Order: sequence, then C-alpha cells, then structure tokens
Amino acid sequence: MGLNLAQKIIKEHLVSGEMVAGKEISIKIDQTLTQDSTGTMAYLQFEAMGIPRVKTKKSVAYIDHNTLQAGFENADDHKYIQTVASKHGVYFSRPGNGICHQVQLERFGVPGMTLLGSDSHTPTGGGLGMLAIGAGGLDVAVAMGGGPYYLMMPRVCKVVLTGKLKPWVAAKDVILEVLRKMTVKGGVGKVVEYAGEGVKNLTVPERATITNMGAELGATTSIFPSDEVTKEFLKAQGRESDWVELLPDADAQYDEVIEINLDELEPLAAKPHSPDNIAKVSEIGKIKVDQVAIGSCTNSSFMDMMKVAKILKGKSVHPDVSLVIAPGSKQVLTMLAQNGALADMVAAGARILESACGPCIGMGQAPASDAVSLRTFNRNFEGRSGTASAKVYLVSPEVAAASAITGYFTDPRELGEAPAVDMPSKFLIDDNMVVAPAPEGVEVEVVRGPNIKPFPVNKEMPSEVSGKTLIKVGDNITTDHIMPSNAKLLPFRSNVPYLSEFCLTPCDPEFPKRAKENNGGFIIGGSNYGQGSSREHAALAPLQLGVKGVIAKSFARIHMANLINSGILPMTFANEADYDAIDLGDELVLENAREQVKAGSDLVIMNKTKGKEIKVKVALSGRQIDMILAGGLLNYTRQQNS
Ligand code: MIC
Ligand code: SF4
Repeated sequence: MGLNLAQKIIKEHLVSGEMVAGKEISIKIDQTLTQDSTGTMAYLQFEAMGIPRVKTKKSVAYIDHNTLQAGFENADDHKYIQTVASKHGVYFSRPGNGICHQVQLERFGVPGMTLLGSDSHTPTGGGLGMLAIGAGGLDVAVAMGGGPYYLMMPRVCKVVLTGKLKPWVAAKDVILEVLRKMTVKGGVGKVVEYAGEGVKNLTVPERATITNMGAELGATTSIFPSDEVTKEFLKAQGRESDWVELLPDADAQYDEVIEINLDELEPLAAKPHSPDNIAKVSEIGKIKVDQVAIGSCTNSSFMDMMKVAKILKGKSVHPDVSLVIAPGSKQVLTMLAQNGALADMVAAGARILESACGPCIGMGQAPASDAVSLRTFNRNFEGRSGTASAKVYLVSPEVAAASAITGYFTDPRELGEAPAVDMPSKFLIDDNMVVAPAPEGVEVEVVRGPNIKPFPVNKEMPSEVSGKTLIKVGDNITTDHIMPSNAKLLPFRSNVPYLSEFCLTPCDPEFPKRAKENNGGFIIGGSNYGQGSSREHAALAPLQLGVKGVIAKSFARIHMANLINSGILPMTFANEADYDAIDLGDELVLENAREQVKAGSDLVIMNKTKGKEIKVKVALSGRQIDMILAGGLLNYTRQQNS
C-alpha cells in the first residue's frame, strides 16, 4: 500500500509504536525551534533535565514575541535565552532578525525533516515539505535532549487543489476556505496534506501561509510536497543542497479528501471572533475600518510585502485608518529597503514596526475601543488584540492594503489590475543576526535576571482526587482565555506565580482567587477546550493554582498534551449531556484515583453536591498514565532515570 507524505516522514523517523491512526507513536526530531515567550520555560526545563548539549541536527532559539521592553523583564529573558542557548549548543536568532517561522522557512527548514517548535504555528515549515509540529516547551526540551516526541498517529486529510488563483485572490483565501469547510476543530488528530495540480501554482511562501494557519484547524500539522517549486525557493535562499524531492506514492491512501478549485476562490475574511467565521469580502459590505495591521508569521514574506508596497505606491493611507506593517524577517525588511518598496510604504503613511510578532500577540498597537481592525494574522480571538471591544477580521495582505487606502472593507478586485510580483531568483542572504553556540567545552555563564522564577512542578497523584468546580466555561475556550497574553502579561512568561493571578480571568475575574481559597479543584470545559497557542503556561498557571483535573467535552491537541505533562488529568464526558450535571461550586471526587487511572479509559467521578455519578473518559497511552501518576513529565523522567 502506498504512503502519503506524512506517513513517509513518520516512517522514516519512527522510534516506537505502530503507524495506526489514533495509536501513540514516537518520532525522532531533527530540528527544534523555540521563541522567547515559551522559550524561557523550555530552557529552564532543559536545564532541569541535566543534559549538557542538544542532540538535534539543528536547534534555534528565536527572540520575536517579547520585544517591547517596557521594563527589564523582556531583556532579562533575552539574556537568559542567549546565554543558555550558547552553553547548550543552540543557535540564537537575535531580536530584530525576524519571526521564528518566517526565518526558519527562509534559512533552516529542510524538506523531509521533522521540526518540533514551542509555538503552535511551527507547521509553517510544512510549506517546505517538513513534518513541522507545535508542542509545549517541555516536549521541545525533551526533543533537544535527543528524546523522541510522542504523539497520536494522525489520520491524513488530503486537500486536492486544482486550478490557479485568480488575480487579487491569495493563499490566505485558500486556508480561510479550508477553515470554512473544516472549522477550528475539524483538524484535531489529523495531518492536512495538500496535493493536486494546483500545488505547483503556489510558491513556497504561499504554501507556508496555508500550512501556518492550519494550526487554526487544530490539526497536528499541514504539509505540501517538496517539488521543483521548493527547489527554486531553496536555490534562491542559497540552500539548493538542502532540497530533496518528496512526493506521496501514486497509490497513497488518505482518510478523508477535500477538493478546492483555486479558480473559484474569491477574497475571504474571518469575521470576529473566530478564524472559521468565514465570509466573502464582497458580501461583508463597506464597513468602516479603523486599523489595518499587516505582518505576522502568516503573511509577512517578501512577496506579501511587495504586493502591499505596490498597492500603496503613490497613494495615501485613509485619514481614519492607522496602518501598521511588520515585515517578517530582517531578510524581508532589508530587501524592501534596498529595492525602494519600504519607501513606498512609508510615503503612503504606513507605520513600520520591527520584524517581530508585535500586534499579533497584543504587543502594542491595541486598536481603539470598538474599532474594526483588519489583520493579515491568523487569530482573531476576542480580546487578543489588547482591546476587548475591538472587532478583528483576518484577511489577505491584498484586502488589508486595499482597505487601508479606501478606509472601508474593500474587495481588492475593485482596484483594477492586480500588482505583478515575481519570486526573486536570489534572496538577500546574511545570517549575521544568528549567533552560533559556543563550541563544546567552552565555559558559558548563564545569566538569570530577577524575572526568571522557578516553575511549578506537580506531585504524585494522590489516592483520592477531590475538589470543587472552580469554573465552568463553554465551547472553544482558547489558551488566550486560559492564560491571557498581552503587552502587560507577556513579559512575565518566566514568572508563573505572577501569571497565575490572571488565569482564566477573561472568563471569570474571580477564578484565581476562588482556586486559591479552595486549595484548587476542577475546571469544567466545553468542546475544543484549549484551542490556539502551545503555551504551557495555560497548564502551568492552573497547576500553580492547584487545579487537579479538567473535564471537558473535547480538548485541543497541544493543550491536552501540556496538561498531561503538568500532571493535570484531562477527562472528557462519556455522555456530553453530563456537562449540565455539574455546576460551579459542586464538590467532585475521583475515588481510588490511581487505581481508576491505571485500570483504563472509563472513570467515575462522584458529584457529591448533586449525589450523582458522572462517567468520564481519559484517552491516555500507557506512558501518559505513568506520567499522570508520577505528577507530570519531569517527575516521570526523574523516576525513569532513577
Ligand atoms: C500565539 O500566536 O498565540 C503565540 C503567542 O505565538 C503562541 C505561543 C505563546 O503563547 O507564546 C502559540 O501560537 O503557540
Ligand atoms: Fe507570533 Fe502571531 Fe505567529 Fe504567534 S501567530 S508566532 S504571535 S506572529
């Protein structure tokens, strides 16, 4: 039986398990990436493992999220990451060098390799034909130490692309169409694999836009083949020798097939407040726009920026619009500066930001109250922009730039002829902002400023797990709800005790206080609980507050793994209707907890307040059961080592 792309790479990297969908496997990781807001935790955990040098083919530590430096905290974190990286054999991408996923694509990604990153948009690398997966920092730390990465063998969904995008229609519209079809939970447990004649009509940066935002499907990852287009891109990056051809077998099997005719797509937008709330731009109407933000790991490539520059050239940004642009990398920004496109943007009135995540994670540029903000980013969760009442729409760079000029939601097809932008045959190559690690054996002092605080570690699971229902939330709760990240909080990613004071506060401001007063307890969630970011802080902050278990209708993949790594028991309702049988403050008990968890997947929780038994399920592998019993991955690893 023929193999698809995902299966081929997994087979090549398989360490343990059977390649049967839904069963736990482990794979060898070739490359890792971290960024600064999850990286401090990942390196603290790596240090706790006591391994002197990373064992991957290449590991890179990026600084791209926490770059506002409104106080000493960010700079402290940067120093810590720079020194700890140097000591342990990790390349360091300095602040200003760009957004991790954009730089990794340009400079380091290799088709056919595995990449594990402590950021949910790591699948950007799938645009190059990598198996690129986002995970919590602890999983990345383990991979840096040479340990395999455990995951459920995914099912593979084939997206067959035919035709060619029409003028003014963009790669962003392709992924928005996939989101419309599959929704934000449609990708859970799956790899989304792109195939068909239309693939060759998409450049690598366009493919990367599509795989990047596959994260919003909840997918394990997304991947394109590595073909002649990939070869041309790598050649233009001076890395032709990294190219290998990677195609699915002619008789490859897939679990599901979706078809998209690129000819039929038109400009789309994700309306507030979910990336799958899709509408045609032509049908949204002429809504007045207050802010336009262009950039992020989804849409900040050289090609995207050139299109934007050409649309802006000779025009002025509408007086009621604030236009901010963050080119994705130093490579992109320098090329724009050299060819004059940057001057066109500035002349039109764009506010140029450094090459970093910036407004995408609420680090500056919070919109005005009730503002309409058009963004080329990947997430429009309520409040993520830093302004709770803002209405954020996700669009292509073309729609964004067109609307910045007109001042209202604009279908760019109204502007006439689309700008022609050719893929450069040679990108500007200068890796002077990537610092190589110190040679092995050279002494490096790791600098730990006062912002670096120890992180919470769980204890062995007791024989009885009991506590109150501390909060009850609805469907699609994001990690931005669980552990909000904005310009005020992101600097404290190395300080879990402080962060925990804000845990779940967008849902209920009293949650941290209630959790502490009750010595912890349980969280009740709806479906797709924990969608979004890879931040382990969404598990560590509840751990800090004493949370013992989460009972939800279903979980998002990375968050569930982070809960298990922290020793917090993720349970799903055997009967979804039982969600209604638990209220805030109800006293819950998991009797004989250790025995129940060891015995299998069906557990019984007693709701003492209601006098009702609630059947729940835990979908844990044998290894995960041991991890939960030990009180998380670190304790488990210590036990294994002794
Ligand atoms: C995000 O886009 O939400 C982030 C910020 O990049 C996160 C990582 C983090 O929370 O630090 C992600 O996507 O994993
Ligand atoms: Fe950065 Fe936004 Fe991409 Fe997250 S989604 S890595 S915050 S640019």
